[in-house]
Amino acid sequence: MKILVTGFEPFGGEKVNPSYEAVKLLPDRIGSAEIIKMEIPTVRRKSMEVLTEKIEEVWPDAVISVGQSGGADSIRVERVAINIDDYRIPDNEGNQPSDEPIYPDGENAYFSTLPIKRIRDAIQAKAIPVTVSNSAGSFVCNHVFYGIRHLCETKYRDKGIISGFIHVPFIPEQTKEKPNEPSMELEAIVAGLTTALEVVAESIEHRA
Ligand code: PCA
Repeated sequence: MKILVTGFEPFGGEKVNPSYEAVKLLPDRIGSAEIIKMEIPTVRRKSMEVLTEKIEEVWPDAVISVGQSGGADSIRVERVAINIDDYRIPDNEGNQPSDEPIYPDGENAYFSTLPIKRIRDAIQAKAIPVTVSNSAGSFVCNHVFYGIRHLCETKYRDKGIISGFIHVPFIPEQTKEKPNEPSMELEAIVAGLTTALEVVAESIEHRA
């Protein structure tokens, strides 16, 4: 079994992105799953090009993308991706689309196919703050979440790949000069994501 986990490169003037900082520290194996980690650019379209290439090389059983959610005070297990690119700030290559569909032929929205409530409950059981979120925004994280779900529903339909998205808070080094912003220790984010992967690996095992 293979699970592909992605994190993003820093954006918006930040020096690090807690998503990739955490993804890098994940174990290489969880249960019977091999964990494959990659960093993807915080860039419209290019993020999906890089990810698509990797998926077609690895053919994972699940793809979990992780991104930074500045201002969040908990790990956010995302429920839904929407077919809109509407960027509050430019991405890392200066793209700033407004109200544009990601794929004009795609559905308006796709739900995560990860067991989101079981992931939440398992993370909560470890006393790590976590919520199910009903919006992944309309920036590059939603773009990738939507993009991978669209592929799973169309081109990869017969592959049975499950996919979804998890947002993580800032880590303390990012909030030193933002006194009112919440943060979470990197170790807690890594523990939360590891727990999420355990739940996903288990659910794939039980499906097989
Ligand atoms: N967070 C951004 C994009 C990259 C990231 O880590 C977002 O929430 O859209």
